[in-house]
Amino acid sequence: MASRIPLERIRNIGISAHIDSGKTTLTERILFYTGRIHRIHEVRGKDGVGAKMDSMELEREKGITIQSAATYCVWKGSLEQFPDHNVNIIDTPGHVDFTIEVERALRVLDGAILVLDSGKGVQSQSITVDRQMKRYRVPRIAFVNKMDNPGANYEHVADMLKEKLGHHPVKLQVPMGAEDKFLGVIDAITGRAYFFDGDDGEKIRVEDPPAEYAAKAKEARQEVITQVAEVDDELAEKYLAEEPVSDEELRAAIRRATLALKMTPVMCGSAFRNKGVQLLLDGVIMYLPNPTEVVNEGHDQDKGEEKVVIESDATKPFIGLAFKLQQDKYGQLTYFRVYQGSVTSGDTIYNISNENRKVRVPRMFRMHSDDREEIQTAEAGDIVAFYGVEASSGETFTDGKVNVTLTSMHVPAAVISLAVAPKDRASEANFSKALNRFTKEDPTFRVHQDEESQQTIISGMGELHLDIYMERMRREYSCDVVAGKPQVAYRETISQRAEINYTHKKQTGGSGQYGKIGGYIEPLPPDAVETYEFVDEIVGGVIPKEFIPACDKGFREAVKKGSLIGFPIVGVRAVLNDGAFHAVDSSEQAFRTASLMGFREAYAEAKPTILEPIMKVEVEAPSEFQGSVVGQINQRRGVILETVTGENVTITAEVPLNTMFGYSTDLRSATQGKGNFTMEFAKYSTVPRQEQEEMVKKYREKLAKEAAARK
Ligand SMILES: Nc1nc2c(ncn2[C@@H]2O[C@H](COP(=O)(O)OP(=O)(O)OP(=O)(O)O)[C@@H](O)[C@H]2O)c(=O)[nH]1
Ligand SMILES: [Mg+2]
Repeated sequence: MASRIPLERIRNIGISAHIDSGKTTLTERILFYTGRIHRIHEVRGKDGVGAKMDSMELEREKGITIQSAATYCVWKGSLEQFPDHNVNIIDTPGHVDFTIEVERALRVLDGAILVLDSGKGVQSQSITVDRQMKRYRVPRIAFVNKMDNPGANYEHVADMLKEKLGHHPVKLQVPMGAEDKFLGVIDAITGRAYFFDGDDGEKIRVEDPPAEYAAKAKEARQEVITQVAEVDDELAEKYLAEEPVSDEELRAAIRRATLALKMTPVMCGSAFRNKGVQLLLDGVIMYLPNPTEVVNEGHDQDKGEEKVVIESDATKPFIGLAFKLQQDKYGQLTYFRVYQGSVTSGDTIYNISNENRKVRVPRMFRMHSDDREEIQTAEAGDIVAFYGVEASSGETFTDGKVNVTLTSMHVPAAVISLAVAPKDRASEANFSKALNRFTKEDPTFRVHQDEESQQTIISGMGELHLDIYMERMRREYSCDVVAGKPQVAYRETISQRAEINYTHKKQTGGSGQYGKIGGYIEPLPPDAVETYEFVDEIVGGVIPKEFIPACDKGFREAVKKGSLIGFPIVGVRAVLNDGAFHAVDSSEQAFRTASLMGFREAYAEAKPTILEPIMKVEVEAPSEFQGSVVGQINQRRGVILETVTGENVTITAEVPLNTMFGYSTDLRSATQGKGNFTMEFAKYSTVPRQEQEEMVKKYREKLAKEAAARK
């Protein structure tokens, strides 16, 4: 493409934060100031239109973002001080049930804006998204939003970035006023004051700071220099030599330190009141990386997964990651981040993650929320959507010249499940079609068939997550479902080592079955990443090499379902160190069965226990209700971690998920509707002994009933 903007002038950024902090409102302003949209519409707006990025009907009804949405715009600086820059943006949901949307966005983006509520600062999901940003080493700018709200406190939020997230926050702006007297911001670097006039804050007025802020503005610049010098050697030298620092030098140092993840620039404004957004965009251009400034690694499949550096170079072979799937009215859209090379419609590409399956790229688009613009070619650094390319989230495609895969995104475990069935004949037709679709789109949404009960079980990140999918089945697939009671995703594990010694022997007519195995199972260390490990310590061929994988398979089958309550077994290492075979009667099948049965025997001896998901719950309510909130948490076997009191009380606690059903109703009635809470998975821990016994008993009864029904 002739008019293509050089890579140095591309920014791929994500907007992530705690729920309701104003991400979508902010994105709407960005689209407006960059001329992508011509009128601002509010989230939950009275005009009935709704924000551009919340395009799904359900999002507009609920006033929350459910799916991330991509868009792009062109920015030339608040005062046209830059040449055109292309900014690709992904607005992500804040609700933790949709955390995979944040995960995959941060996986493919080069930089991010961490939005914080000026009155609440670092909240529970701010911590979660920050952890996700750290996982993918994404440099970020913190934007303190809602400066117009009561209780706005810019300084305090910046301090929280340090205390709660361990950042090195550097305040690049001084707000002029706060709450209903929030007038605008002073740029600490230039010392100039910015006001945002016009109906939508589109007219920027730059002046010398009002007299009462003059001294503060000067101080702020010095503070920026001191703090950046702490993390940037080049600036430190100047600073120590007491040489003057130019604005350009200071900005360059901020950029270096931000890209190196050594500092977080802090800016502020009010998206809703249209203040400060243009300067934030300037910050994105000045301080966040372009695609060439981020190191991306892949794994060479021809060289035993050896690490290779992927270069943002359009002339090299094509490598892209499918990070998101979406069905729209025209068909299947697969979102790609192009990491290397280029791809043109009509090209054939190969799915390296799935047996090198060959696909043609019929058409490609640049997405603007639910609108799209057809393009012919995409190059390294681009985020585009292909039409008609089947894939699962996280798969790598290349042009076939290289056999490289990219690291997929981290997929958190499901914590909750539900039995579902189509309500009537009419709904049956689309039932599995819808489920298939959703599992492909969303790796945190899982479906399986329970062997004993024959029920279809869906599992996911929380009640809201599963509710949304059931609602989508209704709306998008005309499939009404009946659902059982939500179930907690329990796990089973072992507490001690137990020996395996099992012989599987069967003689039926012709050739028999024979496999003997020996070894042991033992608990994995608590910090182990994998939930199951297989160790082959067979020497002298007592079990022939070709049968070893079958033993691993047998163990894997065994860990799928524990004998206590039928939930997956985690945290176990299976070691194989002995065995015997028979020249004629041994087979893969025989060793697989021996391993499955041997594991089950040993499991009973390994002191198995039940684990339950513990959630981190953050409750906020007017302080007068502190007593009742605490009482409710105690009743639910919760442990209080932190209580912060002010006008409102914020209580952080760890509570078993199993006791959290119905909590929102209870909290509402205990706080006259004024309390709210968020919750996310924290860890698994052992279920109290007595409860375990009851659970095991119930499970046995259920099995007996099902067995009786089958007879
Ligand atoms: N007073 C004030 N309200 C704001 C500001 N920004 C956003 N809001 C309001 O906060 C609410 C939530 O805004 P959204 O933009 O939907 O927040 P979000 O972060 O996208 O929310 P999720 O995507 O659901 O996590 C809406 O009612 C907005 O109007 C602001 O700067 N000041
Ligand atoms: Mg939103």
